[in-house]
Amino acid sequence: MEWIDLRSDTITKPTDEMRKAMAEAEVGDDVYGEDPTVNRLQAMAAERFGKEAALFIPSGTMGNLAAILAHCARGDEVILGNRSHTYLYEAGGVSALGGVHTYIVPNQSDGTISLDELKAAIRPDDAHFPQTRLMCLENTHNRCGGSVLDQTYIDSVAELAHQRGLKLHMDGARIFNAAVALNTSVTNLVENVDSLTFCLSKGLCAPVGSILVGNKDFIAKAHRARKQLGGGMRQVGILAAAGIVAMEQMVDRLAEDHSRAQDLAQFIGLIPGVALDWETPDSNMIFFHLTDEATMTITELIPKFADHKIRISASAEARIRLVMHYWIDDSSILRIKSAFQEAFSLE
Ligand code: TLP
Repeated sequence: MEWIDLRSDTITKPTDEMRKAMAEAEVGDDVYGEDPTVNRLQAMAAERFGKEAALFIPSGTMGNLAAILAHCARGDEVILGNRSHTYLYEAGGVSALGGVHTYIVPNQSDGTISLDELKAAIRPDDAHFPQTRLMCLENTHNRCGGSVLDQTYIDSVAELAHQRGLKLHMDGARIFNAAVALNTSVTNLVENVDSLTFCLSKGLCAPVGSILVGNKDFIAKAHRARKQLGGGMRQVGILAAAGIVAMEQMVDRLAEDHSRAQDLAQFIGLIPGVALDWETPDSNMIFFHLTDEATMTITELIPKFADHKIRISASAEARIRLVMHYWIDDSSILRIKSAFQEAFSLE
């Protein structure tokens, strides 16, 4: 019996088509701009997002960092949500490596930040203050239940940012999940965003890689930032080849992950002692915690799942996140449900 890994969609392995494309990839030195497969992937991404240019980056973390370094100088300020990945899980890179100051505003449980909070966070022109340069949004929003931000909201933030002379960056690590959930194109969804990072790994299953998109001037700056960060890669068409398969073959099927998440959430929500943090998942993530009614702790629950060869993990706040992805099929869902039944002694 194979392990079922629900800890993240980052654990996804490449598909057979990806491995074949990787083996056959034409390559060159990408630091010289001479890798034809990278160039093809970047052109595809720019076109798909309706932006002037794109840059292949080793990771989502480096993509967000390179973007913020391209938009901000040392001492400038970026406005981030308090549950954003960049604030919580990127090792403080923007401050440590970029000297960029962060202004933290509350995320609402649907992943948005209120326009009033954003307005209030913009610094007046006064020598006492850092200069606000950038606002960031995350879509889908990981620590807000995988919630989806729609175009109307994104456009309203973009309008505010632009009126005040700021740029808007989106951490779109899972932007294709958002577009599929909204049944729209990424071009429309991020039309008014100045820059965006998205991941080819995670739900799209490529083994490595993210892409930054934006206008030519921004991508030229991000290209230098990527070099400074040591992210210039050589015959990396081997990885870009998997990225091309990811964009061509793996996007539409994300809807399956979303419907499995909804089905499983519905089942879990009925278990006494279990409380869903978001009742109906917008995308591929389910978050839950245990209530006083439960006869065990989260720490005791994890090995019960391991007995069924199911990997789950808990966050510091004793919450479990279950993430659906390509390697979870309908038979995995049956196994997961029966593990819940046994752990909670359900009939
Ligand atoms: N998220 C990982 C962990 O780091 C938490 C996960 O398991 O979900 N933006 C968002 C919204 C992300 O969720 C992640 C990874 C990243 C950026 C960073 O991407 P990588 O891992 O490629 O640096």
